[in-house]
Amino acid sequence: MLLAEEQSHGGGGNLDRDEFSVVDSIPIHPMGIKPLGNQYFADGPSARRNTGAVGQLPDEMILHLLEYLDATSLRKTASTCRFLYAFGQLDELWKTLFLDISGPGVSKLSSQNNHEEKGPLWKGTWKATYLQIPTEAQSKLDCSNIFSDVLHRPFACSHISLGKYASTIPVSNKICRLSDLTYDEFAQNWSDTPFILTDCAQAWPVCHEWNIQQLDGEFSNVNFRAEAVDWPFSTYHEYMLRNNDESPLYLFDRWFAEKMKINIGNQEGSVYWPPNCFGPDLFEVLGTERPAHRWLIVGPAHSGSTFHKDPNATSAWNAVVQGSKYWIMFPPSSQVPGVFVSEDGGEVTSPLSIGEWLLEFHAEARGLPNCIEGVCKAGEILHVPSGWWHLVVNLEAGIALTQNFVPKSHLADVLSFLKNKPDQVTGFKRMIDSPFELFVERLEQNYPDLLIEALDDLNRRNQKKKRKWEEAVGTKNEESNGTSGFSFGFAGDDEEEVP
Ligand SMILES: O=C(O)CCC(=O)C(=O)O
Ligand SMILES: [Fe+2]
Repeated sequence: MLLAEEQSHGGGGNLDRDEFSVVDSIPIHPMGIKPLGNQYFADGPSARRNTGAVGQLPDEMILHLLEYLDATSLRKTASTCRFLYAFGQLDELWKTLFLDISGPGVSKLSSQNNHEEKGPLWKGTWKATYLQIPTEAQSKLDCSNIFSDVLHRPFACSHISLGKYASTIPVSNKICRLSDLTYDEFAQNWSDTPFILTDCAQAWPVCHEWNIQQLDGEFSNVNFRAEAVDWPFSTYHEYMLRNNDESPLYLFDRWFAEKMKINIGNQEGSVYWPPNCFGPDLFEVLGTERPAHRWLIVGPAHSGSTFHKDPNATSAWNAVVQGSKYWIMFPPSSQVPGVFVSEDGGEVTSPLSIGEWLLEFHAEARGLPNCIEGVCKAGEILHVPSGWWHLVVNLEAGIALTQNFVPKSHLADVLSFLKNKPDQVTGFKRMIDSPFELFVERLEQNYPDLLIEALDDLNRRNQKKKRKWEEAVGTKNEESNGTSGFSFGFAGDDEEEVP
């Protein structure tokens, strides 16, 4: 049960998120709303008493009902009593209303003319932005006689102290830090292990030339994709500086090189290049038919990525250009606390925001024997091995570059994924019927030896699996004389990938 502290951070109002405090105090909600548990210590009557029949409903249900309302109905409902007024301020409701009318392509804020005429259109909250009113012009009622976890929790989660997680990593969990690696060292010893390269990105021009302010100066009118919206960088920057979101919108753009007109890789005037140690990226044989593989990432403190595995069993590297990121990772077959995976591994349900996962599950997760954690700082690069679970949170506002790749040591995993989980394969153009066949065909042309090696590897894994199965169920004779209906297919190595 959460209890709000009366004394911390003064009287509320404009709170800075307290990133580096190790103490986990819950600041005062700007409207005075308190967690449900506080009602047992309250003297006066609770605002819920004046809500009529609606007050009988659980808060979760009230919120759910309000999700059906349009903006006008929401405003009218919010004006009926103090309790519903507090619900009517929930920015998550307004965010949904805003995104409904302004997804990519029809973004209210994506029109540059509009943007130039009216100046920055982000008004500090989703509600103010939806209604296009200055934040100062919004009503502010005292809600200190409202006790509700549904209303208080998003605020508490968006103000957790991240420093507490990043600064207390047990030695046994710490991710390895290496100055640099050779390709052979990576291929032989490190392709299954997360690590941080500390000295590799220092020579990249982006590490000296880019910061959020500078990107805003140079690309202020260029639209970038941030989840469901395409916004000019200046608008996204405004949003970064002033928002209260529990899960802040994250700029994650795959077309950044084209939009910014920059060169990448081993060509004249490149602003960065992939580290040599990861060797050739075997997905390069697909040319323009390869799935999206590189992204520019920008986000405020507390933004980040909830637990996931990277697509198509690819590996990845993630370089921090500005800011720093806290990573928590688990090997492919782990069961990560608070993360629920469907039987075939295709659906990952992590019903929680990053903040809520940290509050609810971090302590349990940290105690598991295969938990790996680390902080990747500006100028450093983190390696995410194929199939590894990871949650990432920005400790400060920052910029990162990430690239997914297929090293030869994980070729068998990628082939197996494309072959056996076609419904989970992502990022290929729709017209490509069989990414597996296309990849095999291109590997035959470009890397025939590696292809044979990977297919042999898969066969060996399947044989091993088959033997284990036969030992377990005692069907060796039946199966070898053809009486069993069961056949062990190419998919036999699934267990490696699916927790
Ligand atoms: O920087 C981040 O938020 C992590 C990104 C990530 O996990 C990914 O690109 O797959
Ligand atoms: Fe990832």
